[in-house]
Amino acid sequence: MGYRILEPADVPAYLNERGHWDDLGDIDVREVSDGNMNRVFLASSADGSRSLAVKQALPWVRVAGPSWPMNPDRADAEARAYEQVAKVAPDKIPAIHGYDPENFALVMEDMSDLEVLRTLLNEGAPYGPDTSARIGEFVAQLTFTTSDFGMPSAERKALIAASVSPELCKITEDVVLSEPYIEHEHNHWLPELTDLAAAFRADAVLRTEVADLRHTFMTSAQALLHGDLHTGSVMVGERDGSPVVRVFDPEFSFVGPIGYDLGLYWANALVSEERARELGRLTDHADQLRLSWEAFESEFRRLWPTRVDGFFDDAYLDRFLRRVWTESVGYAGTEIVRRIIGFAHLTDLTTLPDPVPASRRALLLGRELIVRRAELTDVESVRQLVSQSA
Ligand code: SR1
Ligand code: MG
Repeated sequence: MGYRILEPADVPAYLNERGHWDDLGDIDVREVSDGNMNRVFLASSADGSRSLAVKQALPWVRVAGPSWPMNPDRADAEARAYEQVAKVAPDKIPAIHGYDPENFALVMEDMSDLEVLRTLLNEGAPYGPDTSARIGEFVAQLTFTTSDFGMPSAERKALIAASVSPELCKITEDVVLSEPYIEHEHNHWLPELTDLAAAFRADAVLRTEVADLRHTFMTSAQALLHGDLHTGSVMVGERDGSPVVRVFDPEFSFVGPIGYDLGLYWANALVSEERARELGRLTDHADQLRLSWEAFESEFRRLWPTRVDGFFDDAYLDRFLRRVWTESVGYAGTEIVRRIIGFAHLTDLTTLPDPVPASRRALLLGRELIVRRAELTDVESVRQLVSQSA
């Protein structure tokens, strides 16, 4: 039949054809699309005992429309990433019930009993006590097992080849790692930030440091990444009295620098802190860097003795982790900057009564994280920088 774009009314028959839903008399479908790229539908039975989510990639960037075409085969990358994560961290992703490569559609667990982490933080909720630790573990489990430490060389080369994702990597190379520092039609910002946007475009030091991070993103095939690990890609809540953390939306997955995943998570925690400060709420979201880094490091070190290549010794592990730390700090800076003067902004800031002061603080913090990342050698130094930005 070929690729067809699903509308809510098509979803019952679609799920039925694919063998996911028998009773067409008992299904209600609603669209809950929220991210920048794709459409998502939730199907449920009247008594709520049965429900599924369907995510379909469109042949364009959803929020931009057909004027920004994008191959829907990006959903293949997402399905592959879920398959890989399911082997090593199945408790940290939604259950995947099926992937339809013809329609670029994933059928997966309905997680509407959970909340998007960004939504909760925007409402003023604190991070759950385990959230950042689970994220740090997630990154360690995915990246160790798909690095040259966790996977034999030939298998790794096959993974790298299978995970090549030129179009989505190009989005990141452009919208995160270059456009905010040049004149580009995608960029927009609050009028009160025009001076800073211009200063960033004229800042030769900043540009060279971003170029370095961009080149690392393009060339450093350390491990399979989630690729877009912001707080909108994390759902949290409670099931059977226990905290639940689920990472979703790995469509930007590819084999790249581990710091990109950690950096995105950190940036979103820091922006969220700026929001909270603006609203006079006491938070220490910067502490999420520590919690996620400590969990990442401890899980990576726990897995180290299982490495498949003994030439990599313990001293090398220390050096490798230092590199990951420094790059994470830098990528955190790039994520902050692009979310304020680039294409895709954050509701953390845009929904503030006056987004200007927090946006200015965050932009300046982002620049410092990028250009001073080599001096910011530990959690405490980053935390001091964050408190100075107040
Ligand atoms: C054109 S897409 C802009 C952003 O949306 C996605 O969620 C990624 O973060 C991407 O950079
Ligand atoms: Mg997404």
